[in-house]
Amino acid sequence: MDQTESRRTRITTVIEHIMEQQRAHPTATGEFSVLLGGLTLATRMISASVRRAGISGVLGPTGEINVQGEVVQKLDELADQTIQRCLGCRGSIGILASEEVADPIGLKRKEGSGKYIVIYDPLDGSSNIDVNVSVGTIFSILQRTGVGNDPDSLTRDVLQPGTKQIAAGYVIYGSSTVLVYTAGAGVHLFTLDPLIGAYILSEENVRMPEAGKMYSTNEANLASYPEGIRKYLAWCKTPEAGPFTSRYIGSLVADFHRTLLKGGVFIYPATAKAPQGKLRLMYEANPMAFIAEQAGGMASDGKQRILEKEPEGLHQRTPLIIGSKQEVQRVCDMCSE
Ligand code: AFP
Repeated sequence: MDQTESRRTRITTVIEHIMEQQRAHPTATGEFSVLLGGLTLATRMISASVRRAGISGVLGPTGEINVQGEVVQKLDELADQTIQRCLGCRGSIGILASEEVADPIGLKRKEGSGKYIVIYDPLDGSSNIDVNVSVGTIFSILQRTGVGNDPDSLTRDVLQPGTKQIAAGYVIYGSSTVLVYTAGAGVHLFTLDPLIGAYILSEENVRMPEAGKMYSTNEANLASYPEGIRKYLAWCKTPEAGPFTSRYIGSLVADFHRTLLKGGVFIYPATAKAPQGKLRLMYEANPMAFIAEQAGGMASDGKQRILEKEPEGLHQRTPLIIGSKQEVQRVCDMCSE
């Protein structure tokens, strides 16, 4: 078998892939692969729960309202606990920060360990679970800059701009379960084989199309969108723009995944209901922006590159315009006119 053929027929698991990438870094200790191993275990468990939700009594709300003021679904809680159980015992992680928890959780570690921070949305799009629409887990990984375990030190460590992420990814629980990650050297896509319980490489170095005639936004909010966004959406419908099509699921992971593979633009701007935007900077916009840029796309809040925004709070919201470079740039240009 020649090299090209062996590469084509070779089966690579996500852990092998991460380890291969790590070997390229002479200072790598292997701790990072162990951390990602915890995340892949957690998402395999969440995938199993999502697949069986209708028969295991975990559909519907818990009756609680989370720190965002949103209804907590039983699967939100289950996914959060699963991630905490799978990551809480990995010595390399010093801080966990979740959409479902008000403050970062400091994990007691031996001196010199616990250098990583994992910020995550355990089950994004969870209001869609009951109607069997794709949902997902999103994660962002940073490095600790301090050592203190008091609330102020933990918060200070977590509030780093997206440019400091060392890895980010998401898992989409769709018609199949797919993991997409970047560690700063391209974007790689894996499909979960449910029979053997392993994520297998499906596509290496995924590229987002430079342009794409698809826009994705909740147009019911159009009347309160900023003028530049309204102008762009009106332009999309002109003959000059060419035939655009519109797709909106209302589950960021699903809307982003389609945009990554097919191109186009996803827009969630400031609205009357959400004057700062609805999506969360630290565990929705930043990880997706890192992936978009690594795949050749772009992400902005209309004025600034998402990855350069200085965060002020763990649950801070932001407007988000993300997707193919050409379209994101066009929206930003119209916003600044
Ligand atoms: P839920 O997790 O409450 O379903 O919210 C999902 C979400 O944060 C994001 O995944 C979607 O892109 C966005 O909200 C949809 O918001 P609208 O329902 O306002 O369009």
